[in-house]
Amino acid sequence: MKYFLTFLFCVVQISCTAQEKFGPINGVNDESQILEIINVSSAYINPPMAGRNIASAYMSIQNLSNNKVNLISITSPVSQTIEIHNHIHDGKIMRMRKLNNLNIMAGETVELAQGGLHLMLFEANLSNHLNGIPLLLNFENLPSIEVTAILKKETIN
Ligand SMILES: [Cu+2]
Repeated sequence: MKYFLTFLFCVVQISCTAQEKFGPINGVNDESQILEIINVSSAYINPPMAGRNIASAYMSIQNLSNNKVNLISITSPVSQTIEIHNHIHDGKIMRMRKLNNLNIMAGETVELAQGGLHLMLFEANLSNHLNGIPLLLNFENLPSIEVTAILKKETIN
């Protein structure tokens, strides 16, 4: 029993320390500070195939902080509905699965790349943003980050 209590005490101590560490990241409230915590690079968009209106977006998201960050949504003037997707192997078939959010652990870099994690932009209309598509990445308890994604290929339609 005594050992159990000691153990419990340690667990409580650790979680309190984690809470304290979480303090500064909650205090981040402007975009210059958020850019020191999260580094988004190599953002690009594949335009829809001919006759379709679903585009996909890829990028690298690096969490430079000591805390987990949580990407909860993406918004953009080019699409009303943007989803985070992953590819999963279902037997020999590759299927896409919608994720409700994307956790990026402390110090981790998550690559959104073809064949893996990606963003899907439904009913995408890129025509007014051919020089760069603005994407707003919205994180839980953090300011949003605006990213400009380049068009990887010429738009077909
Ligand atoms: Cu998808």
